[in-house]
Amino acid sequence: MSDLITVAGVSVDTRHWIGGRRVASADTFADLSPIDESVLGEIARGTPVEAAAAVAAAKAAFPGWAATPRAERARILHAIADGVEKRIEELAIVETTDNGALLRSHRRGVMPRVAHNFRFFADWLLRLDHEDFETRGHTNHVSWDPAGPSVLITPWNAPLMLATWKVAPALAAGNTVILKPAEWSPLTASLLADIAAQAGLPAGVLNVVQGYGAEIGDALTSHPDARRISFTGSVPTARRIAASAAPNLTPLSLELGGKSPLLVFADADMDLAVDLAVEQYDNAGQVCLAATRILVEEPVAEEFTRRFVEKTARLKQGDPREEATDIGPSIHSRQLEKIDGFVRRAVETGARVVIGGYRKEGQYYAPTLLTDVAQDSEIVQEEVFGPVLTLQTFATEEEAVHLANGTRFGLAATLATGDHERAERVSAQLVAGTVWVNCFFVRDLQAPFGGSRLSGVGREGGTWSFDFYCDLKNTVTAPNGWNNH
Ligand code: TXE
Repeated sequence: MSDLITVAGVSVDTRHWIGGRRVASADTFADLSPIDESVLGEIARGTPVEAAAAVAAAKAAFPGWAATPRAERARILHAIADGVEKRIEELAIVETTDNGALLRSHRRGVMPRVAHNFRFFADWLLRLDHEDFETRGHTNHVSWDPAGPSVLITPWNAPLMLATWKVAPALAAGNTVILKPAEWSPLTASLLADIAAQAGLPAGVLNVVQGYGAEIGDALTSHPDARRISFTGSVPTARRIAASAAPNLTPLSLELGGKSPLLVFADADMDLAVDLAVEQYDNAGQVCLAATRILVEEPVAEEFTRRFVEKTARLKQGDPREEATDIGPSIHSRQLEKIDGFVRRAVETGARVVIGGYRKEGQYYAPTLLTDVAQDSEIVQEEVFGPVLTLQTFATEEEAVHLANGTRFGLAATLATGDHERAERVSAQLVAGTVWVNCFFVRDLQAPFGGSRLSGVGREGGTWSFDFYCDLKNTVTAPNGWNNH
């Protein structure tokens, strides 16, 4: 069997990338396209042996990369960004074929953003500094020391975007990386390895290990040489990773799920509010930040619902490669079954389907809105990760805040209101890592990103990324360099 497969005309290596060379595994797993469930290829199925080899390669490459001057590290990161930009079309079509998200979004939004991830952290690195300060004549100098090999574990909903959002700051900080992409979308990580090598990233600085998390995850996250672990994914897996990292007390950054609210107040611009709500179906609802719980003030609930349904009914669902498509497939048949199960159980326990509520041919689930849902019901409390929204109404601002905060998550919240004072007042009371007021998904890389409660641990973004990927060191020097006792 060939190690190279051709996906939508692009050649992709199916092996791991360890220590600057391609490494096969004895076994493979099939990678399916969610568009038509066809097999795209057989991917190396990593074992703890390859996982350990990747950590060893990252450990061996670490001293050299950590000692590489910042300007040189930044230059290489910009060269990687150049390589991404040259291959935007290829990356976009491979990602769409592999994970089913819209080609037009990959082409115009996501892949340019992947390049930006590298440029942004390269530039931020060059400006990164703490002012020296004095203590009784002594100078304090804080330095950002690279922490070491970093294990980065990423999900399938935005594979290359989320991988590079971790890889770029880790490399900028001077760390070496072991990237473990999700088994449902392994392809663009392999292309990234090619691009990084062509950009001159030294061997072993970036390693990619393919395979099932359940089979190789522990070998990575329990490894004593792993100095950082950054994970985006589900809460149960995060718990496993935390337990596995605990003996070494390896610092963790966990970006997990959400059940974020969209609060629509009666004073909101109703066009905007409806647009914000319909936007939550993006990527077939497979977005951790999605505001999947719509909370509407009673006097406008009827009008909002009518207009929301009209707009949703006009969405075009189908092949994500077509320009006119608004909603593509769900990632995997297992995910589709999960979505269907959530909706069926909700309906059995009294929820009313306002629109959607059924599977379509292939791996598609109709955009769905459910109402008459209790705050403590499963459909309001658990992340579905499909195009399924719930609608609840509220009578007062206090009730809106109470409902908004009434889950175990705290990733994001969106407000639609024409009253700025209300926006400030409500935002101050919300438990959320990000609050958007009359907008959604605007994300500057310098902003702290992460969640509260079960939505995660820690923040990344801008300086916060370097806080995480570096070991900060304070060097205190006596006056004139001599002790003054
Ligand atoms: O996630 P997992 P799954 C949520 C969403 C979705 C649910 C399940 O609700 O329906 O999670 O998705 C790797 N040690 N999100 O099962 O298992 C795995 O190989 C180390 C929200 O796909 O968390 C993959 O690379 N790693 C979310 C990654 O973890 C392990 C994005 C994510 O997979 C491992 C994805 C282990 N023991 C799902 N087991 C978000 N926050 O955006 C698995 N993995």
